[in-house]
Amino acid sequence: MTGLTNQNQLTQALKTEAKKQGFDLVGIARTPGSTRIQMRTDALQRWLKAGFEGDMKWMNAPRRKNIETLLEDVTSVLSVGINYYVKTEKKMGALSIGRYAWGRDYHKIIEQRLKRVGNWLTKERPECRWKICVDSQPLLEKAWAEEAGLGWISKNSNLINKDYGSWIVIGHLLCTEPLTADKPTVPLCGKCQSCIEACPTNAISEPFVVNSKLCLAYHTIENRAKQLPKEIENSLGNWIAGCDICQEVCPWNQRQLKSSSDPEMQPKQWLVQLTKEQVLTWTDSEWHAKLKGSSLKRIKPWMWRRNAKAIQN
Ligand code: B12
Ligand code: SF4
Ligand code: SF4
Repeated sequence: MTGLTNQNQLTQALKTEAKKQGFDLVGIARTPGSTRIQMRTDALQRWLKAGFEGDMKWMNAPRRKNIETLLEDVTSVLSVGINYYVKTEKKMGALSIGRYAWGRDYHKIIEQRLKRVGNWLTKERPECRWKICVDSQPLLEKAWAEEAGLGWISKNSNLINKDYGSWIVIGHLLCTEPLTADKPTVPLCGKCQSCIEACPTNAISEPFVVNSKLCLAYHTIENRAKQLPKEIENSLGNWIAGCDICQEVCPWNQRQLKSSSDPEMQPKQWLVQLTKEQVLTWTDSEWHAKLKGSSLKRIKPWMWRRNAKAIQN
């Protein structure tokens, strides 16, 4: 314990600790949050009602609508973000893979770093309880990150930060300690619609709303069917794992962005020079070895082959 009796001091020290552990973005929100949290929760309800989750039935978990169900007596939310943009481009002619997955599995990185932050908090406030959420926990992550001032939810539905664009992965540490909140971010998409116009399948059915059933990221990563729908196959272009089109066209990502120097975010070489022939000839055990420590493990070897066969060039 370092004797941080004042909550403002504790909040500042916690943020400093989070930065020290390797997070580029750090912010705090207080529960139950502003009215926008309720608005985003209502939007989730409409999204589910429209069936936009496709086969991701886990998106229906009632707990996603109430942060209290994740940690009893939660009062504060620490939102963190890591910049995953690297100046590297994929090799000419190589298959396209979402940038978020070029480095080591972000779930593991964020969880490990947040655990260290949580342990630091325990030293300062032994009675405080905390819980880590990265992706798999039913938390509306982008809504809480917006609330904590990390960025705004954009029309392609990704969170954008003024300095890093939307090339950020996020995670959360919920805790029972009352911390000092940051201001929510103000949206800055303005009149722009570039992402909506660029999406090859019109998956952005209206500003801020992505219909997963039309999204290439959903089909290449989550769809477990033996064959992809014909209209998806026809629009795949070169995308074998994920899709970055709606982010690549965004003006907030067109500027000179800071290339991440985080060793964990540096691209694995095979991912930026992957060919269709490799995808189709590697054995399952070769695939398992390649995918070790990667978030792309979610795409099984047979799915890589299915996706590659659907790419029409
Ligand atoms: C399910 C999911 C998917 C699904 C569905 C995508 C989606 N947009 O929902 C699929 C498989 C398609 C997917 C794809 C991708 N994903 Co994903 N995904 C998730 C997950 C697990 C849940 C998202 C969610 O809650 N969806 C439900 C719907 C209702 O939420 P939503 O689209 O965000 O809608 C919100 C806004 O639209 C807003 N809203 C609605 N109406 C209105 C109106 C106004 C006026 C405003 C301002 C806002 C607004 O409120 C809604 C509710 O919060 C999160 C992790 C998590 N636990 O949160 C990661 C997450 C969103 N994914 C992430 C990533 C990186 C991706 C991809 C970029 C990967 C890739 N390169 O292929 C793509 C991006 C595709 C896209 N354009 O969204 C990151 C995004 C980081 C960021 N900067 O935002 C997250 C946060 C994971 C993480 N921990 O970092 N994903
Ligand atoms: S990730 Fe690709 S398919 Fe999905 S909404 Fe964005 S541009 Fe459309
Ligand atoms: S392309 Fe335009 S509308 Fe889409 S997210 Fe970027 S700024 Fe917003």
